Amino acid sequence: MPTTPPPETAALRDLAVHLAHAAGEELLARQTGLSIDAAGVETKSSASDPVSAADRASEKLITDGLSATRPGDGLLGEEGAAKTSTTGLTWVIDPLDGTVNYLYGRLDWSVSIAVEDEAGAVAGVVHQPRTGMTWSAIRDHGAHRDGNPLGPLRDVIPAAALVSTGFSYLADQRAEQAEYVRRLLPVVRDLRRGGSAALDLCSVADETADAYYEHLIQPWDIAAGALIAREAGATTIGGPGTALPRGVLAAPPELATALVELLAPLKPRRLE
Ligand code: LIP
Repeated sequence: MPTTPPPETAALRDLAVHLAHAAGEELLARQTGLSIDAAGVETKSSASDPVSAADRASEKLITDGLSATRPGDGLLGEEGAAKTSTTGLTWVIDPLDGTVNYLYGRLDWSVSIAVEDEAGAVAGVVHQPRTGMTWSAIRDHGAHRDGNPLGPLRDVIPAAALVSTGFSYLADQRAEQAEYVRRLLPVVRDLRRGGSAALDLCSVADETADAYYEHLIQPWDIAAGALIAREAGATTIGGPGTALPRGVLAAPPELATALVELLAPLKPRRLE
């Protein structure tokens, strides 16, 4: 259960929540009349990877707010914000997670803001403007959704697990990711592909899914959501040196153990 955090980390969380809500208002205002084929929607890593003035406006609103309030902190943003920290803290920002969903006028997109120190995420927020829902967490002090504490999580066997996943915008990476769908689909209850890693991780924290796994995901997509899932009681595994070096898994402990067995990189065949 959540415990009372030190005032300075509560202030970091509160700043992240304030800026996520302000960015959400900006994004909502810009979504009206917008569409995937609107003028001004460009592409980034591939023809299926859109970026719009809304993404950039959201990131600028967040980074301007952070620079004004905490000028010595570092910045890392999906749309290019980059600043070295002189305080030991760095803000990791996805100003619009679920960009394709946003441009199609759907509900499932979010603003994700985390602040990290040398040990990882200290505080984080994921805000879904179309529903008004906000998930937040402070390291070692629990996670909340709209102020209500999250966790402990039910732990289920793979056959009873609803698992969220996602895919890259690059064709070769998608071909690689299909292997993980092949491994999961016959074993778990079902898969869901929502289009926002941040919301997928929050779904583990609030038990609207049982697990999330994505192969080849970006740090800004998962920084806040992974902290929220952990603070709700999930195990998170991923990154270099872990059993899942190129992906991220969030699930209750026993389910996580079972899924790692399934997802760990194929061991090279021993030549007999
Ligand atoms: C999205 C991720 C999602 C992934 C999508 C996309 P974006 O981030 O949150 O998990 O599956 O392909 O990368 O591009 O909307 O910020």
